[in-house]
Amino acid sequence: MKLIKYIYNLFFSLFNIRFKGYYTRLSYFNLVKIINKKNTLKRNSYLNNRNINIGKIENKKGFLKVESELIDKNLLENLFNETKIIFNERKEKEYKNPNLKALIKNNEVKIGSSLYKLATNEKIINTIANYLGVVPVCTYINLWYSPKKNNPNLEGSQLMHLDHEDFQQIKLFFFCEDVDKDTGPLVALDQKDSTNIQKKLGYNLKEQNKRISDNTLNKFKFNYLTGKKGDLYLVDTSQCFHAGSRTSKKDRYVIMIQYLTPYSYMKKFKQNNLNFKFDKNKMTNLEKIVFSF
Ligand SMILES: O=C(O)CCC(=O)C(=O)O
Ligand SMILES: [Fe+2]
Repeated sequence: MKLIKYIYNLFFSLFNIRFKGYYTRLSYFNLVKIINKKNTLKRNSYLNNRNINIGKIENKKGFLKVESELIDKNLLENLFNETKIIFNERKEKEYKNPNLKALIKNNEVKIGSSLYKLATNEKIINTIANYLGVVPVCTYINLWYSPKKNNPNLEGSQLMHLDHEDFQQIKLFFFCEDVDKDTGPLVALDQKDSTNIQKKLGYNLKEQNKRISDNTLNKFKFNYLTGKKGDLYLVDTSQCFHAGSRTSKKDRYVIMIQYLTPYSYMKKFKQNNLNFKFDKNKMTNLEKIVFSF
């Protein structure tokens, strides 16, 4: 097994799989899944009951909307209250990306906070694990503020793209305020359409090829991921073309939580570097697994 692991690491670094086309990335992903089967079974053994979830992420679509009624009332209240304070304190400051301000750092998230409770909610973890086939690794928790803007030019993640960190992943978007079509919502294509496009265009994630114009995609259905305050979405942003924080009349306030598979391309870089500062003694076994590769 050690030798096999060595060989696939070598392959990865020699050929930089994450920049290859769809079929190469798919084959690599399947290979890595086989090699990691034992670890996968171990991770999944910490799931108490996979039937307790908040819905099913259908492969055809690649995303799921969850309405606020399915989330615990107390948790909702705490999420709104705790995030409002941070949004108000920090939203006017300058951040790297002015279209999409990421207001916090992983190391600011505290055990017991509503953000932590949302990220580790068992129903949510079950839903994601059912889709990915494995208990995910939570790599990023943040508050995103997208100020309203007139500028119709699109750049960076305002252009349609796939995320590069993994072959499959789930991003959770929780709405701290209503998000409608005028709020710069995430726009996403169905997974089925996205896969066809990847194959047809010979799409890859090299920096110069990663982002594609809406024109190229105009035959396909654009889903506007809108909803009420308290609703959330789970989206496979590595399999569904998406973009967000475009021209908007209203500010957008969301929580974004990223879940990768333990087979992610980023494992090597992130393994000892997630930068969460949690006291392991205060975590359940499942929570420990969710915050480690
Ligand atoms: O919502 C946005 O502004 C873009 C988000 C995006 O591309 C992502 O979360 O991967
Ligand atoms: Fe993205």
